[in-house]
Amino acid sequence: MTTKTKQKINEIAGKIKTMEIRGALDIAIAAASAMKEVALESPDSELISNLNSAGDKLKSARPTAVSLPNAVNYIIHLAKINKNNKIKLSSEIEKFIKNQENSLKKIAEFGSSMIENNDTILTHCNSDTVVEILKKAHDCGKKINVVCTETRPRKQGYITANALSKHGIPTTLIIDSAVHLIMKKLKVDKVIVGADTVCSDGDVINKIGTSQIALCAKEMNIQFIVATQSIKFSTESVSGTIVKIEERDTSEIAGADELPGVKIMNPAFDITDSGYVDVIVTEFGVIPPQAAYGLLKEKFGWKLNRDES
Ligand code: RUB
Repeated sequence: MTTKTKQKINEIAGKIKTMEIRGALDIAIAAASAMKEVALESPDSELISNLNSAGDKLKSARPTAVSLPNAVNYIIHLAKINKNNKIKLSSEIEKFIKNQENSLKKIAEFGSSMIENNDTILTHCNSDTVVEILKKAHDCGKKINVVCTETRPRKQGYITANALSKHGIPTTLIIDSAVHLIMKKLKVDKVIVGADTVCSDGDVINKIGTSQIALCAKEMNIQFIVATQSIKFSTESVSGTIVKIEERDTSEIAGADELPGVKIMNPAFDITDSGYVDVIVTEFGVIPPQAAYGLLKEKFGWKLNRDES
């Protein structure tokens, strides 16, 4: 690998680690684009080894969103079957990226059709997928109100609230601990969240706090919807309990001297049991979480994450 490409991979991995590039879909697309550069500049004899080492670097940047290893492994799979044809390889990688963008549009169609006029919808963190659904519903003329959680400690809820408000959608920002109260007070009709990983038993891994929101929704009989591209389905993880949950630096919560003697924990994601998820909106349609296994088997034959050389 040339020094320039190595630097590029380090730069993208660094941006994923520091969350300059974030959200499971954007991470996957950024990784795929970086892998394309590596593929195009590698001599045939070094193609797979260069992609493997670039892929390892990218995959180690953040551990929880399966879209990252899925994207990296798929590009390596494409390289193995097109190793003597760089033009074909390049166009296949482009096609993969385009498919992710098209999936977003399809999910926006399916998801927005589930939203009714005058719905109040609560969302958590910042999911591009959810934002697209809400914008689409608004663009179709549905009057909606959206409640965004602040999403401590990184406040990704601000990104969501800003995007929706700029799009003309009435938006309210609340602190994370106000969810239960506000669900009752504002009569929330639906919760829609994104996903970092969907396990084959339908458990959903998403931003820390998602599972508490799901508990509240269940208690109040509010529909809990997950919106996600199939790139976030994990062929390796049968259940959420075996997915590695990223622990981020405690400085995101408090300074080193602020709480002497106090242990701080900063898990970035949590597991929502499939029993709390009503439906998962994918580019292939709307499925119950119990159908995750079937969808994986039908669409990918369990191959997405496997070495098929
Ligand atoms: C982002 C997060 C998002 C999912 C889905 O966490 O949990 O809900 O990644 O996002 P972080 P998208 O801010 O730690 O990356 O729909 O954009 O893929």
